[in-house]
Amino acid sequence: MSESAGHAEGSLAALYETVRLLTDPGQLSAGQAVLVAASALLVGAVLWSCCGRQNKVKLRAEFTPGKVYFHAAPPVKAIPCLTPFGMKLETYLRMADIPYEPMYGRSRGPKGKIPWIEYNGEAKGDSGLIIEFLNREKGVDLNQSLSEADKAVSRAFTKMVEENTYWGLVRNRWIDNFDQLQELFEVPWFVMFLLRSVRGKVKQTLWAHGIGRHDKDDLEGIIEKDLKAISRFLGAKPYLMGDEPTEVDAAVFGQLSEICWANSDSYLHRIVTVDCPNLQAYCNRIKDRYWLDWDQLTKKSKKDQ
Ligand SMILES: N[C@@H](CCC(=O)N[C@@H](CS)C(=O)NCC(=O)O)C(=O)O
Ligand SMILES: *[C@@H]1O[C@H](CO)[C@@H](O)[C@H](O)[C@H]1NC(C)=O
Repeated sequence: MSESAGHAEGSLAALYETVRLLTDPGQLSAGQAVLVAASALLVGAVLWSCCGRQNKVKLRAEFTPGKVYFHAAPPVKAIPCLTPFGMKLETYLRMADIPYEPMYGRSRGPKGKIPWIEYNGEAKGDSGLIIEFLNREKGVDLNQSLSEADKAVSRAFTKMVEENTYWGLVRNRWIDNFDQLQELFEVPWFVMFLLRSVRGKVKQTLWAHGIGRHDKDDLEGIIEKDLKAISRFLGAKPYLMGDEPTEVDAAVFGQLSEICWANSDSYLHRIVTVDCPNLQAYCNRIKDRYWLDWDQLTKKSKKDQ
């Protein structure tokens, strides 16, 4: 057992003992007991999340050489992966025909984020760097057909959606539609207390990024311009750069798929369905081509297990 796991277990045992003493019916009223149990649960959950975060990246003891082990959040009802960068990386793996094994869990990668992969006994983080690595390793180039100018445009769109539009999604999900997270994440009610502290951190991050300093209307205007730019550039083409998908489609689909299927009650969703229906059609096209197992994955979400 690792040191922090032992630590956590010790704290949990102490916690249990405290709760047991405090909830002795001779000492406490039923109402007080419930209150004590609820706060103990909260403390436990916070401890659990802190200890979890300190874990160093744990690698598999055994692996198949050349195999991609994909780490991200497990599928939920709404979408196979609740992080846009996970949807991006998984879509890329499917476009490039690279087999992978999903490893669903809470563990974060070497950069403290998800998604990440294990490959030949090494952990690699950041969807963009992972794609570059796998391109080299597997001899893949989804941009083959593109001119240098097209590649430059692809790069610009990739960075726009990931460094700007993404934050509109984050704000919408974590700040403006926070109460819907329980259903989206499919978690019990008390986890919402924990998520409330994550929400505080998300607020700080948005502020540090700068985008959190806009009021709601200004920010929504900025994100709307991003989505309309994608829509106008896509026009009537099946994929962003033409008739066939390229790397930028994985990145753009990664973000838009969340808006289409996992942020459905939002101005973002209204834009991609009502104002820019070619974006919804584009997402359906990529889903139909690369995600034939979509329903199977989302049906297996933990709510139904
Ligand atoms: N540049 C990274 C971004 C990944 C990212 O931002 N992941 C988020 C989830 S959507 C995350 O893990 N955030 C956790 C944190 O920031 O603590 C990539 O392309 O993989
Ligand atoms: C393909 O284009 C993307 C931009 O969408 C860029 O980030 C990536 O480095 C390019 N890959 C190759 C192999 O040219």
